[in-house]
Amino acid sequence: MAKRPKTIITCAITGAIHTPTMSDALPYRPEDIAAQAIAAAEAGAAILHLHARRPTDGGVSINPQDFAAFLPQVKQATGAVVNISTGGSLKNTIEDRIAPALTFSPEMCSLNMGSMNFSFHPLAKRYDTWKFDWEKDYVENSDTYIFRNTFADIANVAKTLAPHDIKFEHECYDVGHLYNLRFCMDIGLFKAPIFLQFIFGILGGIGPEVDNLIFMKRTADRLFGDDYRWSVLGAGGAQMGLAATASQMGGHVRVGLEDSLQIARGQLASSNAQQVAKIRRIVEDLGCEIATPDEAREILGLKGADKTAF
Ligand code: KMH
Ligand code: ZN
Repeated sequence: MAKRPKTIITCAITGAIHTPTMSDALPYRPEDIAAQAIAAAEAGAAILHLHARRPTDGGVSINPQDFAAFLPQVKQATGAVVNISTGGSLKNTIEDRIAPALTFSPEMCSLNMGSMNFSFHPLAKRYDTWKFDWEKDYVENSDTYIFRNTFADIANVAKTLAPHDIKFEHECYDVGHLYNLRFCMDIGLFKAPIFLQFIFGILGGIGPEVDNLIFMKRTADRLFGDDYRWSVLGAGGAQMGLAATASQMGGHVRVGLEDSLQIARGQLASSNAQQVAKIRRIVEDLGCEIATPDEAREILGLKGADKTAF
Protein backbone atom coordinates (compact mmCIF):
# COMPACT_ATOMS: atom_id res chain seq x y z
CA MET A 1 0.00 0.00 0.00
CA ALA A 2 1.25 3.52 -0.79
CA LYS A 3 2.68 5.40 2.16
CA ARG A 4 0.18 7.87 3.59
CA PRO A 5 1.14 11.51 3.26
CA LYS A 6 2.13 13.24 6.47
CA THR A 7 -0.41 15.50 8.16
CA ILE A 8 0.45 19.17 8.66
CA ILE A 9 -1.02 20.64 11.83
CA THR A 10 -1.70 24.38 11.68
CA CYS A 11 -2.51 26.13 14.94
CA ALA A 12 -4.41 29.45 14.81
CA ILE A 13 -3.43 31.05 18.09
CA THR A 14 -5.85 33.91 18.78
CA GLY A 15 -7.78 35.15 15.71
CA ALA A 16 -10.35 37.91 15.69
CA ILE A 17 -13.61 36.21 16.64
CA HIS A 18 -13.31 35.29 20.29
CA THR A 19 -12.88 37.89 23.03
CA PRO A 20 -11.08 37.82 26.40
CA THR A 21 -14.34 37.34 28.34
CA MET A 22 -14.97 34.04 26.57
CA SER A 23 -11.85 32.29 27.83
CA ASP A 24 -8.95 33.16 30.12
CA ALA A 25 -6.81 31.00 27.84
CA LEU A 26 -7.24 33.28 24.79
CA PRO A 27 -3.91 35.10 24.46
CA TYR A 28 -3.81 38.81 23.61
CA ARG A 29 -0.67 40.25 25.23
CA PRO A 30 2.33 39.77 22.92
CA GLU A 31 4.21 37.72 25.49
CA ASP A 32 1.19 35.39 25.84
CA ILE A 33 0.72 35.09 22.07
CA ALA A 34 4.43 34.21 21.76
CA ALA A 35 4.36 31.72 24.65
CA GLN A 36 1.26 29.94 23.35
CA ALA A 37 2.59 29.88 19.78
CA ILE A 38 5.89 28.38 20.94
CA ALA A 39 4.12 25.77 23.07
CA ALA A 40 1.81 24.89 20.16
CA ALA A 41 4.85 24.36 17.93
CA GLU A 42 6.47 22.19 20.60
CA ALA A 43 3.27 20.13 20.77
CA GLY A 44 3.42 19.45 17.02
CA ALA A 45 2.08 22.41 15.05
CA ALA A 46 4.18 22.91 11.92
CA ILE A 47 2.40 26.14 10.95
CA LEU A 48 1.37 28.98 13.26
CA HIS A 49 -1.47 31.15 11.91
CA LEU A 50 -1.08 34.46 13.69
CA HIS A 51 -3.17 37.56 14.38
CA ALA A 52 -2.23 40.41 16.70
CA ARG A 53 -4.34 41.94 19.45
CA ARG A 54 -4.20 45.24 21.30
CA PRO A 55 -2.00 44.42 24.31
CA THR A 56 -4.10 46.60 26.63
CA ASP A 57 -7.56 45.13 26.11
CA GLY A 58 -7.39 42.26 23.62
CA GLY A 59 -9.08 44.20 20.83
CA VAL A 60 -8.41 43.13 17.26
CA SER A 61 -5.25 44.69 15.84
CA ILE A 62 -3.82 44.78 12.35
CA ASN A 63 -1.07 47.19 13.40
CA PRO A 64 2.32 45.80 12.29
CA GLN A 65 3.83 47.06 15.55
CA ASP A 66 1.64 44.67 17.51
CA PHE A 67 2.98 41.80 15.37
CA ALA A 68 6.56 43.02 15.87
CA ALA A 69 6.10 42.44 19.58
CA PHE A 70 5.93 38.66 19.19
CA LEU A 71 7.15 37.55 15.73
CA PRO A 72 10.91 37.59 16.49
CA GLN A 73 10.38 35.66 19.73
CA VAL A 74 8.35 33.01 17.92
CA LYS A 75 10.94 32.72 15.16
CA GLN A 76 13.83 32.48 17.58
CA ALA A 77 12.22 29.77 19.69
CA THR A 78 10.68 27.52 17.01
CA GLY A 79 11.33 26.27 13.50
CA ALA A 80 7.62 26.56 12.76
CA VAL A 81 6.27 28.23 9.64
CA VAL A 82 4.75 31.62 10.41
CA ASN A 83 1.50 32.44 8.63
CA ILE A 84 0.21 36.01 9.06
CA SER A 85 -3.49 36.73 8.65
CA THR A 86 -4.71 39.21 6.04
CA GLY A 87 -8.29 38.74 7.22
CA GLY A 88 -7.93 39.98 10.73
CA SER A 89 -10.41 42.82 10.69
CA LEU A 90 -13.97 43.01 9.46
CA LYS A 91 -13.85 46.79 9.58
CA ASN A 92 -10.68 47.72 7.65
CA THR A 93 -9.77 47.96 3.98
CA ILE A 94 -7.71 45.28 2.31
CA GLU A 95 -4.80 47.74 2.08
CA ASP A 96 -4.73 47.98 5.88
CA ARG A 97 -5.24 44.24 6.29
CA ILE A 98 -2.17 43.34 4.22
CA ALA A 99 0.16 45.76 6.04
CA PRO A 100 1.48 43.11 8.49
CA ALA A 101 2.24 40.60 5.70
CA LEU A 102 3.84 43.33 3.60
CA THR A 103 5.98 44.46 6.54
CA PHE A 104 7.19 41.02 7.67
CA SER A 105 7.16 38.98 4.43
CA PRO A 106 6.27 35.69 6.13
CA GLU A 107 6.44 32.28 4.48
CA MET A 108 2.63 32.15 4.41
CA CYS A 109 -0.38 34.38 4.85
CA SER A 110 -4.12 33.84 4.76
CA LEU A 111 -6.21 34.98 1.81
CA ASN A 112 -9.99 34.90 2.10
CA MET A 113 -11.62 33.85 -1.15
CA GLY A 114 -14.97 35.62 -1.11
CA SER A 115 -17.15 38.29 0.47
CA MET A 116 -19.68 37.01 2.96
CA ASN A 117 -21.70 37.49 6.10
CA PHE A 118 -19.34 36.49 8.93
CA SER A 119 -21.13 36.48 12.22
CA PHE A 120 -20.67 35.32 15.77
CA HIS A 121 -23.42 37.45 17.34
CA PRO A 122 -25.17 34.40 18.91
CA LEU A 123 -22.18 34.13 21.30
CA ALA A 124 -23.14 37.46 22.92
CA LYS A 125 -26.13 35.89 24.68
CA ARG A 126 -23.86 33.67 26.78
CA TYR A 127 -22.28 36.50 28.77
CA ASP A 128 -23.84 38.93 31.27
CA THR A 129 -20.65 40.79 32.06
CA TRP A 130 -17.65 41.51 29.93
CA LYS A 131 -13.99 42.02 30.78
CA PHE A 132 -13.48 44.96 28.40
CA ASP A 133 -15.80 47.70 27.09
CA TRP A 134 -15.38 46.93 23.39
CA GLU A 135 -16.32 43.25 23.51
CA LYS A 136 -20.12 43.29 23.81
CA ASP A 137 -20.73 45.65 20.87
CA TYR A 138 -18.12 43.90 18.76
CA VAL A 139 -19.74 40.51 19.21
CA GLU A 140 -23.38 41.69 19.11
CA ASN A 141 -22.85 43.84 16.03
CA SER A 142 -21.21 41.08 14.05
CA ASP A 143 -24.66 40.43 12.53
CA THR A 144 -24.12 43.69 10.61
CA TYR A 145 -20.62 42.89 9.32
CA ILE A 146 -19.79 42.03 5.75
CA PHE A 147 -16.42 40.36 5.41
CA ARG A 148 -15.29 42.04 2.22
CA ASN A 149 -13.04 40.06 -0.11
CA THR A 150 -13.98 41.15 -3.63
CA PHE A 151 -12.15 39.93 -6.75
CA ALA A 152 -10.39 43.30 -6.78
CA ASP A 153 -9.33 42.83 -3.14
CA ILE A 154 -8.03 39.33 -3.85
CA ALA A 155 -6.09 40.56 -6.89
CA ASN A 156 -4.72 43.44 -4.82
CA VAL A 157 -3.34 41.00 -2.21
CA ALA A 158 -1.93 38.68 -4.86
CA LYS A 159 -0.21 41.49 -6.78
CA THR A 160 1.02 43.47 -3.78
CA LEU A 161 2.53 40.42 -2.12
CA ALA A 162 3.80 38.74 -5.32
CA PRO A 163 7.40 40.03 -4.90
CA HIS A 164 7.48 38.40 -1.45
CA ASP A 165 6.94 34.83 -2.64
CA ILE A 166 4.39 34.14 0.11
CA LYS A 167 2.30 30.95 -0.06
CA PHE A 168 -1.36 31.69 0.59
CA GLU A 169 -3.63 29.77 2.90
CA HIS A 170 -6.72 30.19 0.69
CA GLU A 171 -9.59 30.39 3.16
CA CYS A 172 -12.67 28.87 1.52
CA TYR A 173 -15.85 29.15 3.60
CA ASP A 174 -18.20 27.84 0.95
CA VAL A 175 -18.13 26.01 -2.34
CA GLY A 176 -18.38 29.22 -4.42
CA HIS A 177 -15.02 30.29 -3.00
CA LEU A 178 -13.41 27.35 -4.80
CA TYR A 179 -14.80 28.63 -8.09
CA ASN A 180 -13.53 32.13 -7.25
CA LEU A 181 -10.08 30.64 -6.72
CA ARG A 182 -10.21 28.70 -10.00
CA PHE A 183 -11.05 31.95 -11.78
CA CYS A 184 -8.14 33.70 -10.07
CA MET A 185 -5.78 30.92 -11.12
CA ASP A 186 -7.03 31.12 -14.68
CA ILE A 187 -6.08 34.80 -14.83
CA GLY A 188 -2.64 33.97 -13.45
CA LEU A 189 -2.86 35.25 -9.89
CA PHE A 190 -1.64 32.11 -8.09
CA LYS A 191 0.92 29.37 -8.73
CA ALA A 192 0.39 25.66 -8.05
CA PRO A 193 0.51 23.93 -5.69
CA ILE A 194 -2.10 26.07 -3.95
CA PHE A 195 -3.04 25.42 -0.32
CA LEU A 196 -6.76 25.38 0.47
CA GLN A 197 -8.21 25.74 3.94
CA PHE A 198 -11.76 24.33 3.83
CA ILE A 199 -13.70 26.10 6.58
CA PHE A 200 -16.90 24.73 8.07
CA GLY A 201 -19.27 26.11 10.65
CA ILE A 202 -18.82 29.89 10.43
CA LEU A 203 -22.24 31.57 10.47
CA GLY A 204 -22.38 32.89 6.91
CA GLY A 205 -20.45 29.95 5.43
CA ILE A 206 -21.09 26.27 4.75
CA GLY A 207 -22.17 24.10 7.71
CA PRO A 208 -19.95 21.64 9.60
CA GLU A 209 -21.19 18.36 8.16
CA VAL A 210 -18.99 15.57 6.78
CA ASP A 211 -21.19 15.56 3.64
CA ASN A 212 -20.06 19.13 3.01
CA LEU A 213 -16.41 18.21 3.49
CA ILE A 214 -16.77 15.51 0.86
CA PHE A 215 -18.59 17.94 -1.43
CA MET A 216 -15.84 20.58 -1.05
CA LYS A 217 -13.11 17.98 -1.62
CA ARG A 218 -14.79 16.57 -4.73
CA THR A 219 -15.31 20.05 -6.13
CA ALA A 220 -11.66 20.92 -5.47
CA ASP A 221 -10.58 17.68 -7.19
CA ARG A 222 -12.60 18.66 -10.23
CA LEU A 223 -11.35 22.26 -10.29
CA PHE A 224 -7.70 21.82 -9.34
CA GLY A 225 -6.75 18.21 -10.15
CA ASP A 226 -3.43 17.43 -8.49
CA ASP A 227 -2.45 21.08 -8.20
CA TYR A 228 -3.61 21.60 -4.63
CA ARG A 229 -2.98 20.68 -1.01
CA TRP A 230 -5.79 21.00 1.48
CA SER A 231 -6.59 21.34 5.14
CA VAL A 232 -9.75 21.49 7.23
CA LEU A 233 -10.88 23.88 9.92
CA GLY A 234 -14.11 23.17 11.79
CA ALA A 235 -15.39 26.08 13.90
CA GLY A 236 -16.51 25.54 17.49
CA GLY A 237 -17.62 22.04 18.44
CA ALA A 238 -16.91 20.74 14.94
CA GLN A 239 -13.17 21.31 15.29
CA MET A 240 -11.76 17.94 16.32
CA GLY A 241 -14.23 15.67 14.49
CA LEU A 242 -13.76 17.36 11.12
CA ALA A 243 -9.98 17.56 11.58
CA ALA A 244 -9.84 13.83 12.36
CA THR A 245 -11.98 13.08 9.30
CA ALA A 246 -9.78 15.27 7.10
CA SER A 247 -6.60 13.54 8.20
CA GLN A 248 -8.16 10.17 7.38
CA MET A 249 -9.04 11.51 3.92
CA GLY A 250 -5.40 12.56 3.31
CA GLY A 251 -5.85 16.21 4.22
CA HIS A 252 -4.11 18.49 6.67
CA VAL A 253 -5.69 19.95 9.80
CA ARG A 254 -6.08 23.25 11.60
CA VAL A 255 -6.88 23.73 15.28
CA GLY A 256 -6.37 26.59 17.72
CA LEU A 257 -8.29 29.04 19.90
CA GLU A 258 -9.08 31.25 16.90
CA ASP A 259 -11.43 28.52 15.69
CA SER A 260 -12.71 26.94 18.91
CA LEU A 261 -12.25 27.68 22.60
CA GLN A 262 -13.10 24.11 23.61
CA ILE A 263 -11.09 20.98 24.19
CA ALA A 264 -14.20 18.79 24.49
CA ARG A 265 -17.95 19.38 24.54
CA GLY A 266 -18.70 22.02 27.18
CA GLN A 267 -15.09 22.20 28.37
CA LEU A 268 -12.79 25.15 27.68
CA ALA A 269 -9.30 24.40 26.39
CA SER A 270 -6.49 25.48 28.70
CA SER A 271 -4.27 26.48 25.77
CA ASN A 272 -3.61 26.17 22.07
CA ALA A 273 -1.01 23.50 22.79
CA GLN A 274 -3.67 21.36 24.46
CA GLN A 275 -5.69 21.34 21.23
CA VAL A 276 -2.57 20.58 19.17
CA ALA A 277 -1.66 17.69 21.48
CA LYS A 278 -5.19 16.30 21.18
CA ILE A 279 -5.37 16.38 17.38
CA ARG A 280 -1.83 15.01 17.19
CA ARG A 281 -2.86 12.08 19.39
CA ILE A 282 -5.93 11.43 17.23
CA VAL A 283 -4.02 11.70 13.95
CA GLU A 284 -1.24 9.39 15.18
CA ASP A 285 -3.64 6.89 16.80
CA LEU A 286 -5.42 6.63 13.45
CA GLY A 287 -2.17 5.72 11.71
CA CYS A 288 -0.92 9.01 10.20
CA GLU A 289 2.34 10.76 10.94
CA ILE A 290 2.51 14.48 11.55
CA ALA A 291 4.75 16.69 9.43
CA THR A 292 7.65 18.65 10.87
CA PRO A 293 7.95 22.32 9.86
CA ASP A 294 10.56 21.43 7.24
CA GLU A 295 8.35 18.67 5.86
CA ALA A 296 5.50 21.20 5.70
CA ARG A 297 7.81 23.55 3.78
CA GLU A 298 8.54 20.77 1.32
CA ILE A 299 4.88 19.73 0.93
CA LEU A 300 3.70 23.30 0.33
CA GLY A 301 6.73 24.63 -1.55
CA LEU A 302 7.59 27.44 0.87
CA LYS A 303 10.44 29.92 0.45
CA GLY A 304 12.07 29.23 3.85
CA ALA A 305 12.27 31.04 7.17
CA ASP A 306 15.53 32.75 6.18
CA LYS A 307 13.62 34.80 3.58
CA THR A 308 11.25 36.47 6.02
CA ALA A 309 11.66 40.03 7.29
CA PHE A 310 11.49 39.54 11.04
N1 KMH B 1 -11.28 37.73 11.20
C1 KMH B 1 -12.18 36.90 10.51
C2 KMH B 1 -13.24 37.68 9.87
C3 KMH B 1 -8.10 35.08 8.38
O1 KMH B 1 -7.32 34.97 9.31
O2 KMH B 1 -7.73 35.37 7.25
C4 KMH B 1 -11.56 35.97 9.52
C5 KMH B 1 -10.15 35.59 9.68
C6 KMH B 1 -9.57 34.88 8.56
O3 KMH B 1 -9.53 35.81 10.69
ZN1 ZN C 1 -7.21 33.94 11.15
